[in-house]
Amino acid sequence: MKRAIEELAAIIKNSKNTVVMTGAGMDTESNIPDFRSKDGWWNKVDPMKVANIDAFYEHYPTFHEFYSARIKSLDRVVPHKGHYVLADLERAGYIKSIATQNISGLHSQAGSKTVYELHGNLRRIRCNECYQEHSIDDFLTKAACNYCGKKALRPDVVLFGETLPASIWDKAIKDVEDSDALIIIGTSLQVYPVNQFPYMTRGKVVFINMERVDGYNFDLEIIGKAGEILNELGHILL
Ligand code: BV8
Repeated sequence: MKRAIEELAAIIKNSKNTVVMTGAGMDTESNIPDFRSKDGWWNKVDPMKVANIDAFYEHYPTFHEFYSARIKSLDRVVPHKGHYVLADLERAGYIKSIATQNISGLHSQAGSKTVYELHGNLRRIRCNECYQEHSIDDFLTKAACNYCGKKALRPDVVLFGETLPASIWDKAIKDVEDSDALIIIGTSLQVYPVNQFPYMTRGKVVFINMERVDGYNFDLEIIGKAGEILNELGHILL
């Protein structure tokens, strides 16, 4: 493992343009469950029943209960060492941006500046009809929109079946396409279109995860916990 992390440090040092892509495995050490591991969310609820746009329209009480629970659980979570190392690596000029599938907001909370929230942010609430921003409390209390009056408040996250925010998607793709190194951390790469990133870079692709995934040809794979690996990487580069 140590040799692999030293190889990762060398790849980053030799890269003029490093982009990081993260998934739910980046947040589990902050006590946010991921989705597809044995104790992940999707083993408790069917994502297609709660995290898609049809659920919003047809099963609002279930949708509301699922997202209210996740919003409330954010009160108890903070970034872990790995989030802070990524922010320090950006400040030191080693990484250009982070493209994250996570909706926790922990990268920005740890101080990362250029963060593309590809699947939105759980802490941001909007009206589904007129996009008017609202408070978390308005969502939790099922208030009506204070602009269009509709009872249609929801977290500003990308549900299955919805397209990703175009401007954020475009910026993230440009960074990935221009990158000399793409560091992928804590994702099963099962969700489209973000799972296409490894094919979009002309640079080296590094995969850091608790378990292997098929269908990709990584230049370097480090199987282990993101927080521990990033902590070790920080000792080498910072
Ligand atoms: C779209 C927000 C068009 C909501 C999410 C059939 C085949 C292929 C694709 C499709 C299909 N049918 C439909 C589709 C498209 C669909 C899709 O991909 N479905 C899949 C599931 C089959 N995609 C969409 O609908 C997307 N929209 O395609 O629009 C379009 C086209 C072109 C351009 C733009 C748009 C919208 C997808 C977004 C859905 N919203 N989240 C919410 O979170 O409630 S996705 C959901 O999965 C999560 O948010 C999460 O971010 C995402 C990906 O999961 P991961 O992050 O990878 O998490 P996972 O648990 O899977 O893996 C974690 C890994 O970490 C594990 O391997 C684990 O071992 C590891 N790990 C755990 N702890 C650690 C660790 N590793 C290291 N250290 C640790 N400590």
